[in-house]
Order: sequence, then structure tokens, then C-alpha cells
Amino acid sequence: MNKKLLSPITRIEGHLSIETRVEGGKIAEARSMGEMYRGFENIMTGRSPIDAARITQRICGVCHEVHGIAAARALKALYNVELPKNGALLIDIILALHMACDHMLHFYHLSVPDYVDFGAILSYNGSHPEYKAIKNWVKAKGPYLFTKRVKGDYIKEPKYALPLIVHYVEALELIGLGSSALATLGGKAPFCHVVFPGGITTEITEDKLAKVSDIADKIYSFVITKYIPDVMSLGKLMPQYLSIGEGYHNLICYGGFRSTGDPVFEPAVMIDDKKLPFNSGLIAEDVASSFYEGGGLTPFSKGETRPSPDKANAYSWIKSPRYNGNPMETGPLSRVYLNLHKDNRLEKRLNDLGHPKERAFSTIGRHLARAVEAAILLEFLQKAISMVNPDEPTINDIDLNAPVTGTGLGLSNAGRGELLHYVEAKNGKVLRYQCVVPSTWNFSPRDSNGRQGPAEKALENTPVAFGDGMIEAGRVVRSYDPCLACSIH
Ligand code: NFE
Ligand code: MG
Repeated sequence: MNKKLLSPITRIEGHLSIETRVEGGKIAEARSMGEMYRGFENIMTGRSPIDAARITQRICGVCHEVHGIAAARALKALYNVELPKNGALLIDIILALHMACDHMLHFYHLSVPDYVDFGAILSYNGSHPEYKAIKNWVKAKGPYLFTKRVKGDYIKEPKYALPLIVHYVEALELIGLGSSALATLGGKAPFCHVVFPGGITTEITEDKLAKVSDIADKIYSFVITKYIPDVMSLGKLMPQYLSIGEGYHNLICYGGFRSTGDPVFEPAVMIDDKKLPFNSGLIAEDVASSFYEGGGLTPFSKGETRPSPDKANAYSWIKSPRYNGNPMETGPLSRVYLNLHKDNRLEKRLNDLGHPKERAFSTIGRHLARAVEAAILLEFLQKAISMVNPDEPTINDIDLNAPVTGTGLGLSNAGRGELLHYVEAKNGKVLRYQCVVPSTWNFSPRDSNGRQGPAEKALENTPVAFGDGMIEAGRVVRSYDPCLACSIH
């Protein structure tokens, strides 16, 4: 038996190791090991429920708006408040803009270095001012920053490598602009502080909306003319990654972006390629392989656990969410694939690459779904902006000191997939707070039935052709955009 450990995995958020057993040049078995403890659910116990939208937002600095919004959605149910039209639109606008920028960050800054040899820029001798500037920048940083890396089949040919390197820099600038638009609506970015159960506190003016719309237009143009074509080029240059990293054909989508009246995503699940209606009551969490006290499948609404670092047979701080007992993949792939009847761009692009839609279950398929989703979200954003009426309220106030008793479920979306927050309160204090997070689904360890988590499954049969750096496994892992800060929370 040849055991190889991929650790630490870089260009992700948080601390993840992947242990693999390699046989005949391929991964025969993989284990996803989340290697830190956070404790945000326990931190919430005994506090005012309202604190959840501020405190849980700090779960992650990458998906910085999503936990605040999911918390506000759970609190909306707990406080039994409806949002005015503007409030619902503006929260969706903040979420859509954040997610589109998050997708660009994931592709260009966290994933492109898996595929492209940035050293290619050093051989550039032409006169293109942007290429020259980047060449000087890479030279000044020394070879280590971008050019020293694990062994692999990187794209070196300047014709293909240079555009991706230039877009890496362009995307950085656009994400900065996106943050300024987020701050315009959210008070600041990251961690907007305006989201409440009944809407948002920002005073909305035509000029603020115009600024956000203008920036979103610039980002959209980049997504259409560069991001999607760049993922397509990767698909053409490395077609094997439309097969590598397949995983289960199980998907989960809670639905989302409903505020315009025409939901962008409708809720649904898919189990073994069969599409079924979504029922939140079928979500439970297993801790058989996780460092927590307890055991068996527990509905998320009862999921109170305590850390147990010495637990026998446990290998991860990530829990194992299951849907009716099934491991489920979530992410842009799950939202876009389960909604192909509403928008079939993902299928068309796969057809352009010469593949049927089922090849979306792959490393490149996940990147392509993410890029297509960025376009879909930015189109939604412009429609939502046109429906905001600055003369109407953005929030319905609630009594923040109300001694609420009851429960609230917030089903929401994040860059990496579907996000659930659940609160149970008595006399204005939190009794139980539970988050079931996208990367928790994707990077879960084996459950009490011995079924692997989605990423563990997808790593099976991944070739190991370039030695211990296991570049192929790194590419599969990053296609999910893992966030360990979130997954463990
Ligand atoms: Ni920390 Fe997060 C997103 C959430 S992933 S990145 O997107 O929720 O699990
Ligand atoms: Mg949890």
C-alpha cells in the first residue's frame, strides 16, 4: 500500500489535508481531513439571536457576506418579519455581486496557478504594455512567487499562458472595484453590517444604484469576454479534466435569488442522476468520522455537539451532512445543473467542447459552471437594480430586544454552494445555533454507513503521474473551491 499525503493544501481557505492510497498510478481511496476547530455554533449559545448576523459572518473572510445573509434569513423566520420589496432586492444584489467576484477570485487567483506556468511571462519579448508590466512585476518578485511549484503539465506556450496571466491581474482590479460597490450598498466590505432580519439599513439613492450597476457591467463584460472563454480554453487544452474528478451524481440546490419574482434557481436535488423535489427535513448530519461527541445521523435542528479531539476512528473536524442518507455535492454546478431548464448555457458550452451535459461532473465542469453562474448572477443583478425604488423603504424594523421564543430556518446560497443557518431561541436567547455549510457537504468524511464525502469520491481514479506533489489531485480538490474555515465553522 502506497499512502500519500497532500498537506497542507495551498490556495484554499483554512487547513485541509488529503490522505490517499495510490495503486497502479491512480488514487484508489482518499480521505478529506479538516484540521482545525472553530466553534461558532457553540459561541452563539446564550446570546441574543440578533448577534448571529454579525458574529457568524466572521466564520469566513473569503465568503464574507454569505453567513450574515443566511443568519438574517433564519432570524427573519424567528422574528416573523417580512422584508419590503427593496430590502429583498438589495440583499440579493449584495449576494449576487459578492458571489460573482468570489467566483473570479477562485478561478484566476486560486486555480489558474494549478494550470499555467507563470514563468512563461519571463520569455515574453514583445511590446504589449500589459505583458511587459507583468513580466517586470514577476521578475521583481523573484521566481518563487509564481514559478516554483509542484511538478506538473503546466501550460507554457505563451499564446495560451499569457492571456491567463494578464487576466489574473485584471481580475484582481475588478474584484477591488466589486468590493467598492459592495461597500456602497453594505456600508463596508468585507463584512457588510447593514443586513438585518427585516431588510437592509442603507439609504438608497439613484447615484448609489448607478455606481453599483456601472461596476457590475464592467465585471459582466470581463466574465463574458474573458472568464468564460478562459475556462473553455482550459477545457480544450486539458480535455482529460472533463473526466477526472467525477464524483457522485448527487446534487443539492435550495433555490435562490427570488426577489425579482422570477427565481434564478429553483430548489431541487439529484440522486444518482434522478432529479427530485427538495425537502429540507431530509437533511441530517453524521459525526461517525468527525472529532465530535455523539453519533449516527442527527437532524440539523438537533445537531448540538461538543468537540472530542481524541475520538477513535475520527479523522476530520468536518461533519458529514447527508440528504436522506446520501452524500450530496453542492456548488455552482448543483445550482446551474439542476436549473438547466431555466438556463442551458452550461450544457451548450459543454457541447461546444464536444461533450454531453453529464461531463459537467468533472474538474473543468465545476469551473465552467462557476463561470456561467457568474454571468447568470450579474444578469439577475441588473434586473434587480432596475426594480429598486429609492422612494420606498429598505427595511421593516423589529424590536431588537423582543424576548423571542421559537425557531428559524434560513436556506441561502454562497459561492461554494448551499448554505443553511438554523436558530432556536427561548426568551430572547439562543438555545441552539446550527450551520450546514457548502464545503461541509463537499469535504465531509465517511459517514456511519461508510459512504465517502463527495470530494473523497471524486478523487478516486485520479491519476498520479507527476510524483508526490500530486498536481492532478490538487486540481480536483480545488475545483470545489474548498473553504475549511466555513466547512468546520
Ligand atoms: Ni469560507 Fe463559504 C462559501 C460558506 S464555503 S467560503 O461560499 O458558506 O463552505
Ligand atoms: Mg454545523
